[in-house]
Amino acid sequence: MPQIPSFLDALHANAPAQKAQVHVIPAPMETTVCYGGGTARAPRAILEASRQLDDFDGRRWPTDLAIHTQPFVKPAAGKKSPTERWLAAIEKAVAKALRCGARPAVLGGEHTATLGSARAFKAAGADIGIIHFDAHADLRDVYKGTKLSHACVLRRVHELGFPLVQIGTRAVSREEADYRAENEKTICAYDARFLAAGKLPKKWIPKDFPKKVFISFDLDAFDPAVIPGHRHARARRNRLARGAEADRRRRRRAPDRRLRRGRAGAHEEPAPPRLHRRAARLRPHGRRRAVVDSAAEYLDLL
Ligand SMILES: [Mn+2]
Repeated sequence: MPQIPSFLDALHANAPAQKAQVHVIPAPMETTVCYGGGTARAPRAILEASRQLDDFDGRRWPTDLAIHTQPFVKPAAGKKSPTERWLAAIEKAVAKALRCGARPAVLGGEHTATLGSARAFKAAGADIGIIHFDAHADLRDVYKGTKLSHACVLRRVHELGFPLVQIGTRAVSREEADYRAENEKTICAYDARFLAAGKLPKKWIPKDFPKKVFISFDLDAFDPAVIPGHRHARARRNRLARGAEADRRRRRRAPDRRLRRGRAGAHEEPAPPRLHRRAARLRPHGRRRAVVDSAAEYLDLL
């Protein structure tokens, strides 16, 4: 069995836990996933992929930080449900990072893992807010018979007393919309439609929000063109629906000026219809990618 890598191990040795500024915590939890599956394989895949990264990200040198990768989280044996045992193990790993004065960076695993981290912050008395990128609000009370589902995780986190900023939501249930409305002082949401319309205010974090934040990314927040393979049905449906709509608009407009412009002087024959359709489908991707980029820039201001 090949050795399990530590994060960025091609660039530097694993820093000692006590001296590290960041603890990377691989948490291959997968107990309530209901579509697709495979989240348990993600932490190892991310660590292996980190070998392909370089030192410089265009703005700063992340490898100047002392980074410690903890051993893979493993739930202890016991009578409790596998989900509870996973959450306890993740809480323990995050608590260790906090004791060392390091920032925890947890690699899931399914989204329920975030509750384990939140419990560790709560136990440490940390005053933090949660910034949450996700296609879903994850604010259901119960999903498929459990309160510890990935679809309920941000509700559980919010119940611990942590305020939320939710970014990029594309689908909410009635129950989640109601919960947001009942808690409008502590849940601030910028849904995907709102972002796509360019409405994100310059100061998007509420004034009274804690200065320290824990950021939670569900990869289905991002376009599959940027993060392929997350198999999120809704993202795919949205993309296809937008592609079809763009096709309809495009068919009404002839000839296609945008494609012609790029080809001026090259040769005169019009692009084949299939190329038209592909170009039409690519447009919304570009727009949504820009949304992700600008969010990243704002985060840098924190
Ligand atoms: Mn989620």
